[in-house]
Amino acid sequence: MRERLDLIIRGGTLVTASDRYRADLGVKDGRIVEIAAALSDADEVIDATGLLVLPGGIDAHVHLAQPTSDGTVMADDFETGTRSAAAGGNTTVLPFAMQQKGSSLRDCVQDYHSKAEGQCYTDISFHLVISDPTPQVLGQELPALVRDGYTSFKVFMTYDDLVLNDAELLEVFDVARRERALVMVHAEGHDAIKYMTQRLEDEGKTAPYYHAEAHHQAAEREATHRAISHAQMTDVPVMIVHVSGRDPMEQIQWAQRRGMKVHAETCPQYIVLTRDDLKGLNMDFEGAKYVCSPPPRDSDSQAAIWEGLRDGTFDVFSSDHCPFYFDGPENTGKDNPKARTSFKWVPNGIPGVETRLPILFSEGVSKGRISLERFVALTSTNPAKLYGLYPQKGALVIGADADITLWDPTKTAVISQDKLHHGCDYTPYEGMRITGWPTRTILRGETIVLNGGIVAKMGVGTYQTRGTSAALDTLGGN
Ligand code: DUC
Ligand code: ZN
Ligand code: ZN
Repeated sequence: MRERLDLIIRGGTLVTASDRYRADLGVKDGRIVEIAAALSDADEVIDATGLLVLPGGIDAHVHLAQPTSDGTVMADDFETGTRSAAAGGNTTVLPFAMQQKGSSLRDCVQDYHSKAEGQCYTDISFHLVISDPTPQVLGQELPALVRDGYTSFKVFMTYDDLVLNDAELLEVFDVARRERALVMVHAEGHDAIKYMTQRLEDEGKTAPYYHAEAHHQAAEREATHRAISHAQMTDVPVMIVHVSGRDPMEQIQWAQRRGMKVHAETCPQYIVLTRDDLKGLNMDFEGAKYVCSPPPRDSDSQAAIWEGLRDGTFDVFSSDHCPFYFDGPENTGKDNPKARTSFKWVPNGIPGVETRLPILFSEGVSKGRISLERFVALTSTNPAKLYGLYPQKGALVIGADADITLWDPTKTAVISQDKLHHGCDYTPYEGMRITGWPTRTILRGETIVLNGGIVAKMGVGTYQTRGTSAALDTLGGN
């Protein structure tokens, strides 16, 4: 006879990346141990009648407690960021450990571990950011870190303090191939953005809206193609992150049609915001609330992104949660005196870790644009596979962590700042009507959020060491 279960989730509809079916799910010691038509004998039974039983959301792209070059303080640390993530139906988030130029990558990773230790409500795992690819970093620190389970890293093609030139990018890509890591690329052409910024400023065009003109879609298209070419030359898979519109997406499709291993991520801001949001009320500073990079585009790009979400061009849907206050303490928000002189000083990034799943569900599943199975693939299963967490995470299978989100597909809500759990002082999605909302978030068998209320203690979330990305599982790169 089997041991008594700790938990049964009874009567719900289980949804995976490929199927949906009615079943009970049994949990023991934090893991899924049984899936059957009818289960009994457990310490706790949760009635999931009428609810969807989903693998917990995995947000593969968030920024928490990241220092900035101008001293702007990020609005979320590990406590508030993971609290917000959990309330939005997520059980794992992947923040960045960002190398500062001149510092050791290993020290930087230790620093982020100290900031996160004991503070998290969800499980976490770090991507690295390589901003200073010295021989020491590329030859020793990075290979050692990949072997220790930091199996993905991001590089930037823009920003003065982060940009890598083509030779540096190629070197980093080479290390990714040798060490079997997944390289993530912020693809926007630096020189073109700088040129456009200067030209706009010379014309007196300094309002937040002009951020969207300076970060032109052509600069993203060009850089996306360049990143793909580098990946081809170094024979390594890549992940193009935060793809904003039709132009860069077409470059990705071009590569995918040729059989190259080019993976892609998109985000909520590219399906529900447009560059017009950066105008604010009347080209005023309210527009700063929507400043992120790449910026939202137009309705044609939104339509293209939906096609890509449907047809598999995109593997992953992440928030790119990068929260800066609007009215920050001591002028540390987007609305600071320097930012009022030019859009180029407005911190780039918007919050969204709590609203990612509801927005994609409501706009995608409830409106019939994507299937439930595709929703699960984009928000949980694919990120788990591509970032080396599968099948421990992202799957409703025997042996997996019991990371589960119960979802009410009929529950309606209006997104509003006063109901969110993040540390930021605004949401760019204020007033959005949503159909479909998470009612319970379960991390390794323990309920951490119930009907919008946090019921777990801080520190339940732990650090997850990752394996090799599924993008590198098969022989060959590009
Ligand atoms: N890139 C990100 O990934 N997030 C916010 C800003 C940026 O440039
Ligand atoms: Zn980026
Ligand atoms: Zn980001």
